[in-house]
Amino acid sequence: MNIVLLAGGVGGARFTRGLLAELAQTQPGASVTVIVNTGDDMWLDGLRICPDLDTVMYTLGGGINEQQGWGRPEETRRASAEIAAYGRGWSWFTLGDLDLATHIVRTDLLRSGSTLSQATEFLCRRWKPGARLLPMSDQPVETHVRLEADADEHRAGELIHFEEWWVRYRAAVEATEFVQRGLADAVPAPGVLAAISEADLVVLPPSNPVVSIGTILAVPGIRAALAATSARVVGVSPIIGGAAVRGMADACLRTIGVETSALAVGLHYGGRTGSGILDAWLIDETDAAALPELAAAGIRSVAVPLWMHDAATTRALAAAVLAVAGLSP
Ligand code: GDP
Ligand code: FO1
Ligand code: CA
Repeated sequence: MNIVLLAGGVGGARFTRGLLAELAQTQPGASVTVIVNTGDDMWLDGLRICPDLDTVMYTLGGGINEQQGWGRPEETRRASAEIAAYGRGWSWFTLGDLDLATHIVRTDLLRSGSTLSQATEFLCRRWKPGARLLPMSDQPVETHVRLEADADEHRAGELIHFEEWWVRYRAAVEATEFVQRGLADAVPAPGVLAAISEADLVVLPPSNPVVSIGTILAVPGIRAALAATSARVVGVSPIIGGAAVRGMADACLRTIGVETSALAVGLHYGGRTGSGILDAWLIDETDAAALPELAAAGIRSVAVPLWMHDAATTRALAAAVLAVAGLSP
């Protein structure tokens, strides 16, 4: 059985970890491919930083700082402090000393002519994530954020990198639009479209629906591949009880005019019976009141516990996705 996930960072990675644990027990022959958002990627201190690829790789490979959801545990910031002493880099964006090795090796590979896919495959030889990691594209497609006009007299209306908006400003400055720089020249990375068309199941895990999943869906060809695949497409709401479980997805949803609710995000993705992409949508039990409206929109939905508190609850959520897809053993 072939399973494909479209993932951002912490939410997508943790869900995938639970899915791999469930499959190891119930369907050991299954293959898993994670198509990862590269919209957060950027050049910093001469290095190519790929936040979501690294969070997925570290999380599945056992090298993640669990509390942070990014970077390595037991980190130090000696090199980062030295860069700051030169007045270079982003003082508010820490490249830990251990994490730097990943950025240095990836940049070395890219400068030697590797594609991002090849560099990712190389790094995964060390981390052995137990799934195939594919960047959504080998061409850069960076998410930039338009700050609203009266956000801050120095930056009114400016377009800044997503990571500056997210980390420096904690998404607290109103954003009027997201711009994906490079999208026109981007194509899905090798293997991405084939993985979707050959899948038995495509999962939209509880990742940020705008800047993680939405970014992947915008890569030319990916949304069409989802519409065409014979796979079941099952999504999991990252919104519970009208709030993001973690992070600022509400700010992202506000920018694109979508209400922060499991119902609104489900309708935003849309049902495949219409012009959307979902066959089924998992929402939390606290949001069960939305089930009739989702059904009316042609989206088969179930209300199950959606909190990934620990390995057991995460695995149970993954099992619920497999059950909804009709792929339980
Ligand atoms: P990022 O790139 O690091 O922001 O990670 P993702 O985009 O993959 O996931 C972020 C989203 O995961 C946030 O919008 C959270 O609401 C969601 N999330 C985090 N933990 C949980 C959880 O336990 N359950 C659910 N349903 N969503 C979660
Ligand atoms: N997030 C922070 O809030 N503060 C940081 O200093 C920071 C550094 C960082 C370095 C490498 C990396 O791969 C991720 C890092 N992140 C940091 C997390 C990053 O903002 C998130 O992983 C996502 O890009 C947000 O969706
Ligand atoms: Ca991210």
